[in-house]
Amino acid sequence: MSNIDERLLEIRQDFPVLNRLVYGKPLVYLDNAATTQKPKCVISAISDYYLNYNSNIHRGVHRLSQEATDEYEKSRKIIKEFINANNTNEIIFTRGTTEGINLVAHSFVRPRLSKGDEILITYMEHHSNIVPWQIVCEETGAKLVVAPINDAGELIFEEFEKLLTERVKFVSVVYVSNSLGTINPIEEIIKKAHSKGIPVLIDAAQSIQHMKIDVRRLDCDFLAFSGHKIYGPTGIGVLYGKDEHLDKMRPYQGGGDMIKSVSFVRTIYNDLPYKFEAGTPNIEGAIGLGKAIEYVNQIGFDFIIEHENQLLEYAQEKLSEIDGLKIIGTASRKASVVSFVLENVHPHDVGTMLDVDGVAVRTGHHCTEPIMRRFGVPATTRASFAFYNTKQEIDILANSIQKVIKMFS
Ligand code: 7TS
Repeated sequence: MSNIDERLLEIRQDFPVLNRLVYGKPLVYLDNAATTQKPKCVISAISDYYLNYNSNIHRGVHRLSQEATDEYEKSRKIIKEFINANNTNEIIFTRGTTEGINLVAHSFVRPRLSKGDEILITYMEHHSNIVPWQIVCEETGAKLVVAPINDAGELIFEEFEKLLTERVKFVSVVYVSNSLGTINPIEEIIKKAHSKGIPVLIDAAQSIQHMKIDVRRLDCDFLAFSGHKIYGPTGIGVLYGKDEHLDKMRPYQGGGDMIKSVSFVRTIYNDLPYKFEAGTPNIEGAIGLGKAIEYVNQIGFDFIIEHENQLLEYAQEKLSEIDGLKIIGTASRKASVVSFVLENVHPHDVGTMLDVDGVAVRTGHHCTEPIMRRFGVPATTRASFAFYNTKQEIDILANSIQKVIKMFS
């Protein structure tokens, strides 16, 4: 047994759900781009909070409230270190990537927009990095401009550069495409935009779990991600923003905890990061996310990158051997996502039949309808891998696809 195999056996024990059966067959969970499974330490951290110190944060002098506040703020520190932010004021807890992008759209970008200004995105954005910009464009008379991609699903950088005119006031780009797996040249994108004084948001929903992200090295202005895609709970996410930007921004929502003092005449907002965390937050979510990130640190990106690359290569090789299967998204730099279509079989039927074999994949447009149109397909079947997946699971996927093809031929 290789070192990786031994390590994998151990790692898989951390994820109880991976041991379950689906229709009497072992679960093969290949829907990690939708959400990842949770290790025992995350589940325990959440139940420990409810069993032992459940209470509201930032407002109680009593012991339980202090303990909950300490754990919530400890998570913020873990996240700050994980992405190498300058300080914890730059770490805002949100509901997820979607809320982070909306926050920036409304509090940072919208007040800076006038009629005729432009926001630049790419063709491979998730709907949550399209629709918030359409809303602010509608409200201000600004225009959404979209940089094209090639047939492999890669950004055409020269076209992106051409579109980066003086009219562009903001750039918002996905780091890793959720439906194609493409890794964008994010450093170059940020450098190019900054050379023209344009701030940049990175949608890191599909990259935070696959690679080491250093916001200071990238020099991005904002970065948004979701806890549930990095082995943490749903309903919690992070918006990183440079404090020089966050400081000047108006609050996104008003309410408790985001204020210093309130009267009917005047309200003084709280300091960062609380100015952007109105209301009782997702306390157990933040605590669970901190634990998930500690867990990922313990696994280490050396292992994660090496193993996930092996899975990607193996899956692409195995699936390419199948007659009538076409992979959508063949970029030279990819994360562990493989989208495909089968001749004459609708992806929904593929997904339903794989499910009977215990194989969980996602089918549909993956909230990237423009990409589906770009490739002329209504939908794809998507297998997405995490560091707990195995080559044997990819064999099961490939065999199951062969069965689907036989059935429909
Ligand atoms: N951006 C990207 C690139 C994503 O993949 C997703 C979710 C989001 C933003 C939104 O994240 P949320 O946590 O706020 O919903 N993507 C997917 C997916 O590919 N399948 O299910 C959700």
